[in-house]
Amino acid sequence: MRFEYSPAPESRSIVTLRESYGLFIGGEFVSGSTAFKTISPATEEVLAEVTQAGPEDVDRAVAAARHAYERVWSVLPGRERGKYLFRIARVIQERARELAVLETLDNGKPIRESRDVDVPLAAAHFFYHAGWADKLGYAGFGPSPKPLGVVGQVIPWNFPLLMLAWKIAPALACGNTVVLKPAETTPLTALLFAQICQQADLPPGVVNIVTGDGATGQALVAHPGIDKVAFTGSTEVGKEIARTCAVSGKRLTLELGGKAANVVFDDAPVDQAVEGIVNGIFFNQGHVCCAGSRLLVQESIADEVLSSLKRRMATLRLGDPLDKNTDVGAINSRAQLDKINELASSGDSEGAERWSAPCPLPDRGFWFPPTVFTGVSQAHRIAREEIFGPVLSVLTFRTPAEAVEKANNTPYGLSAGVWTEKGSLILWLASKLRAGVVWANTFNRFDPASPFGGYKESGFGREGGRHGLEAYLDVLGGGDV
Ligand code: TAP
Repeated sequence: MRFEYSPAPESRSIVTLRESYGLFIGGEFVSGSTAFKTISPATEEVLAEVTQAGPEDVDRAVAAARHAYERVWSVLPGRERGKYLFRIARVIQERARELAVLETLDNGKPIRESRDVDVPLAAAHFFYHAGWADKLGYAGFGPSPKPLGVVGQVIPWNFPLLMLAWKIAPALACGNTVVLKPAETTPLTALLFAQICQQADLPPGVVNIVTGDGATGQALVAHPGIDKVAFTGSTEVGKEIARTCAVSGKRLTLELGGKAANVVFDDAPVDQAVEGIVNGIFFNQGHVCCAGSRLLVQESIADEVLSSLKRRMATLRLGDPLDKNTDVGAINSRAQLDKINELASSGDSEGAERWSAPCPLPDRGFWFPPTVFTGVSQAHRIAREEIFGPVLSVLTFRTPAEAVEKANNTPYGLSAGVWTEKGSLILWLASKLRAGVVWANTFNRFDPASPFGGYKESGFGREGGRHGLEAYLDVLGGGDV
């Protein structure tokens, strides 16, 4: 049975957009010399003008962070720092609808996801780390671990507010101050977060937000006043940053790309696995570093799984991200859409078979239908390269050993999924897979208490949990260089 849905748009009136935004330095918004526009990827409407921070602005922000670090934040008792973090967490909750609508406008992700995933998890990260601020002496890093100093943080566009929370909450809890650069295409929730810092009376300079493009990120990570760099983004840029930070004495953590295997065995409950496959690759339009972008399905049930999957994909609703019925929103930018199209075309030309869900695409904005490729070999680009879009590559296997070999046959190692009813098989596979997180009979589960991070070209260092604190404390951590 097919249900018809009436439109259920979330009102955008809760968001007050300014015409232009300055940089957030030393607790206030300051102007810069040049600006760029941020648009809604669903409509291509210009949302606001945002300042492009140059090297002199980065310099000012680092100086403000240094001042706040030395005079205020590093000498404040942990229990006092914790109070600020609790306050920020509560303001995020109070302004949750505003943050969710703004995130959806600027990023293109469905409101259902920004409302139910991004914003609650961002608040949870602040609550969780607020709890740690006065207990760092019990975290297993010695009786009185010290902060590192000023942290430069660069984040991507796929989970703008959530990545900000992953970065800022542990840094502040451990006594560091930060200069953060959001992605060029999604700066607005970081700028609203700056207003939240003001509302929470956070001492000036503890959090500084510099907007801009890759050049701003480059200036930030290369700045000599930075003690630690935390980067989330592509492996390509991560490698460049690693080179910049080498022999500088800066500590570094990198959260990079992925090409996760979602492995389905023949005893898995097919309907449940299909939900997990859909969630694994179509959540957030597949703009997810840990997306289950390679489906490895046991040969004996491949036909059954694929026909169920296509049936389910045909029910996905693509369109207005502000509509509460929407499952698949807009691709974040024209550049990302071009990249997805290019990689999908390589799938066609290398001989894989493309099937896309039969959903109409809106006339304006950037869109790509949920798509699955079958007949994929391990040599195909769509099996090796991160597409970062709603495109699933399907491979088959016969034995558990073959599944492990294929799953690990990637330069990445961020995440994996396993679907089977045998607990022993789950544990065996989890011990063999070179992936930072392995989900069993579920996918894309996140919790601030659970460390997240990669192996190999997916980066090093962990975010979240007790392990994540290590990256922001002056202790010799496994992940830092
Ligand atoms: P990138 O192009 O690497 O950009 C990430 C951030 O770095 C952006 O703020 C970007 O600025 C900035 N940047 C670009 N060039 C830089 C440079 N030379 N020096 C310093 N900063 C620079 O990645 P993206 O396309 O935004 O994000 C997608 C990638 O992030 C995917 O590969 C995905 O897997 C990865 N990702 C990983 C994780 C984890 S936890 N492992 C989580 C989310 C995303 P502009 O925006 O202005 O270019």
